[in-house]
Amino acid sequence: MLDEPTSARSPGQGAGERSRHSPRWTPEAVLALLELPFADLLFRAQQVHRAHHDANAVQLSTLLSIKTGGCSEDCGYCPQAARHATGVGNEAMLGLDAVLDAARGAKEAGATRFCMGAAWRGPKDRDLAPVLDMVRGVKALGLETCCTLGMLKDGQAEALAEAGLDFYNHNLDTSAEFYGEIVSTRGHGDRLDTLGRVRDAGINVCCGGIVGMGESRRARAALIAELASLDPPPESVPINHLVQVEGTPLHAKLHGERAIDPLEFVRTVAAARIAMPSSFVRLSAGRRELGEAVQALCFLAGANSIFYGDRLLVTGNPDVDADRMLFEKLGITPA
Ligand code: SAM
Ligand code: DTB
Ligand code: SF4
Repeated sequence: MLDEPTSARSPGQGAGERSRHSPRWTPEAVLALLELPFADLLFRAQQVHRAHHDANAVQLSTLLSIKTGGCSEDCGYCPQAARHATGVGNEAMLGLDAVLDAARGAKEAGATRFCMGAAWRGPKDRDLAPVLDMVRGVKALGLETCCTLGMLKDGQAEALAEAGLDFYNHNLDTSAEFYGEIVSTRGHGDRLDTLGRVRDAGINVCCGGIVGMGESRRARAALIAELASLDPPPESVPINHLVQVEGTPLHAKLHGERAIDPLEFVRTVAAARIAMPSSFVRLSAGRRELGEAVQALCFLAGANSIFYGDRLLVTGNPDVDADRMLFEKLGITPA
């Protein structure tokens, strides 16, 4: 018998007054999912998926790096940190026209959401003004808007909301316990602080993590339990497979070798689906390395969103034609 999620009740709350999101997942409960026989896990994930979503529809988001490289942080996975010798330069912010051209192209190719990423610890107020124009412009094209700009300060989330931002991406990335082994320039609590600001400003939350960084299965369970226990859970949950880039500390540590079995990656997607039934679970970075068969298993496990377009931020992604062919083979409808 599986450990069921416990109900979250604040002190003083009666049985009939649960918080909006009542089941709170523990790491143990998610670990029990990850330990199920593969077929049982995928069957449960399919049941949850079909009860909450169109089983054959996948949402398409396109990424654009609006400010590449030169980042002050030391995230061990990231090719854009100034201190990592990855060959990624410190580039200037893109202009509005270049961003809008890219957004138009993404829309023509079939994307419904456009996500603008910046290699910042967080935006300075003078950096935010041009981003607000980008959000307004992309929104006017009829696309959903998303930004990922790092940690936000007082007033910044509200300014983004006012400009029409639909989603803010800010990943917990890994479990609280493992976090310090990957990043030292900020803490897990800083991520939660920004997520709270985004939520309070009324912006949808896009928050997930990276697997394949040498973390344990328990750490993956703890990450999913923490994501599922955000109240409410994130509307979008990107599950990234680490892209190992030469020059990053994680590439040096893992020697470019895959640190997670592909079927364990599928299990992680299935556990995210079960723990966050209403969320869009995005099969994110690393799809090129996973190949078609593993991606198909991820869709079966409940992934219903992808990053679509030839590039992620600075690394590659399957090209649009390859994704169209894969969708055709699987009978998937882009949404
Ligand atoms: N600088 C901001 C921040 O860190 O929140 C926004 C951009 S940052 C590149 C956005 C996310 O990209 C990270 O939180 C991480 O999940 C993901 N990411 C970065 N490098 C990656 C890699 N090599 N493999 C997989 N995901 C990666
Ligand atoms: C997310 O969870 N993954 C995306 C997006 N949010 C910003 C970024 C993936 C980056 C992969 C490595 C790169 O191209 O920089
Ligand atoms: Fe900077 Fe974000 Fe990369 Fe960390 S993940 S080094 S904060 S761009």
